[in-house]
Amino acid sequence: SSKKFYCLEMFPYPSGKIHMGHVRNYTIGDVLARYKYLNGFNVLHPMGWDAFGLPAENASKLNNLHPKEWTNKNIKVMKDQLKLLGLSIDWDLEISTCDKEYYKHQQELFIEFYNQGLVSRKETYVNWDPVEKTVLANEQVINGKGWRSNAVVERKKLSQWFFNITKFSEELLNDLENLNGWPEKVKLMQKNWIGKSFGCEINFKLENRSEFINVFTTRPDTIFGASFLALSVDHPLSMNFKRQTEFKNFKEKCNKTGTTEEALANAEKLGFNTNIFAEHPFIKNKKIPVFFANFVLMDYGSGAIFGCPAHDQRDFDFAKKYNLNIRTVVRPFDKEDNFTVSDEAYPGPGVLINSDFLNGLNAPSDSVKETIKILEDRSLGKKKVNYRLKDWGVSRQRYWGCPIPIMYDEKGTAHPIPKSMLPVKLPENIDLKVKGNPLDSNADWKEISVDGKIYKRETDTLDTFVCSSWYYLRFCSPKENNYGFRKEDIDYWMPVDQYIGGVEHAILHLLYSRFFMRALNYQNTNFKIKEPFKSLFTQGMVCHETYKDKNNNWLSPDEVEKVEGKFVKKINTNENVIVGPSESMSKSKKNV
Ligand code: ANZ
Repeated sequence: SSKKFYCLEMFPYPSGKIHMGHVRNYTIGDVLARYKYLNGFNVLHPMGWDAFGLPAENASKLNNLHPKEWTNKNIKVMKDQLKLLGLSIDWDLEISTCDKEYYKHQQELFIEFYNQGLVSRKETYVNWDPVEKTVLANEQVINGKGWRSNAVVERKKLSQWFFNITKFSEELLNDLENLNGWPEKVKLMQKNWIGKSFGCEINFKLENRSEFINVFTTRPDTIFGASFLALSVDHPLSMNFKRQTEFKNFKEKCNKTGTTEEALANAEKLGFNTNIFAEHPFIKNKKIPVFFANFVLMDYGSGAIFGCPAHDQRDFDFAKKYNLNIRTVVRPFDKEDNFTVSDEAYPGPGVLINSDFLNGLNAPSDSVKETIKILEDRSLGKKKVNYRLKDWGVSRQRYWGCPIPIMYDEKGTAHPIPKSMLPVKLPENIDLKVKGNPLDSNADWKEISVDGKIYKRETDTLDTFVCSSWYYLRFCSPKENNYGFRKEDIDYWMPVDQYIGGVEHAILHLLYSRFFMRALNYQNTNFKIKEPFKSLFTQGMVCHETYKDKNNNWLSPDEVEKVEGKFVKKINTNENVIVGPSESMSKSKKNV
């Protein structure tokens, strides 16, 4: 039929049993699929399993069951449950991402992206758990400590694989406009995540030195309030200090703060005075001290800022701590020209003061544009757009994931594994008890011989978000052997007409999927899809009261009993239970 309808619900992670969130999600899809079917549409309504991931590894350690067995056991239980629900799912299309018939094609795609320059290897900071000897995701760092070990998490530099998603920042942002079937709030969240900001770069000349410091700012109009420059500890200028013990200690101290923007924003402001001065671009003979500071990120803008304490709270805190000048350059509309900032920064709008030829301009609406124009005219800076979006780090130091199809020669140079040797299969025989990545300790598996030459395999596996970034294509041709999908099939079925799932995936999963389509589309005129999901519906969360015992352990609803409708006791005991708020159902909180 030419009337087609592709109805897709986010596939589940096989964690054990179906929960009410799944039931809600899949019921909505079921109703819609049936409705379209009865209206004469050719309906695609598949289901599968997002089957790789850390919980399988953790559960295996506890139960002495191989992750594969644990996963397959759960899949069987959950599939039976879904069948009992009588959902109109075409089980002939079932896929599982931990199946080599699936991840083989994912490895092919990785190599394709690699060959097109869409994959790169970069050194970045990660959250490092020194006890578990593993990298933690931001969500796994709780109050600066590892969720499992409770050890203080450190910043550590590691070489990791990245998908160059920032290559498409502008497209990913602009094309949101065409997604008429998406909730506004999801589009807004994506927009904020991509985080386009308009501003400019300013070059500060260093006193008695040949170097310039290039800063990125969205508020060049506050330049007359500049009282210091702050650089990331990884800024190139730090090379001049790398042998100084004091600087080394400072850097180490900075590395004790996590890597999230939030962690950096809340951490105590730390500075290292370089005793170098910069010249103010407009104020003759004004010397601006240059610091290294822990709140400046190397991977945003140029890794350097000018601090304007009067109008930025972080800069204000820093200036107070290090006794730096605070010069007010914006007054609120309802204040006089002698307004001065005292207890906290004033980041709001107003009129420029104490700013020489900029005085009287409306800030920031007119003043930013005007200042950029002047800076450009005098070759002191230039207009610049920045994105908050970062490249997608896909390396995970874990066993239960899709192996990255890369090998290294004796010089350490990376090469893609030849296509004829795919899939790179996960070894079944593995010791999960070792600290760190089990694949890394598996000497037999690590070594590979290609054309008589010995290479070492990459032991990182792919972030499981990679598996879910293209599974909707696989559903169109789930049995195809030669490639991840057949062109005729996706040309017919794609895009997904209605996608249904939880709003918790509003950013990453949906953005990564949108990236994948652009990556496949890149340098390939044959691949015509850009947006994977025509319409999106984010169902609400299913919630339930939460319970804890006196030792702060979560209790499930079947472990508590109501006595006379009020006092909640632990079942068969006299122990009181602490009743918490109703929260979205989650296995970790046991409120399922
Ligand atoms: C001077 C200034 C004065 C700033 C003022 C703000 C207020 P967005 O892009 O919206 O996040 N910044 C730039 N690079 C940074 C980095 N690598 N790490 C930490 N902070 C950085 O805002 C950009 C602003 O964030 C820039 O504008 C800069 O501080 C800071 F009253 O420059 B501003």
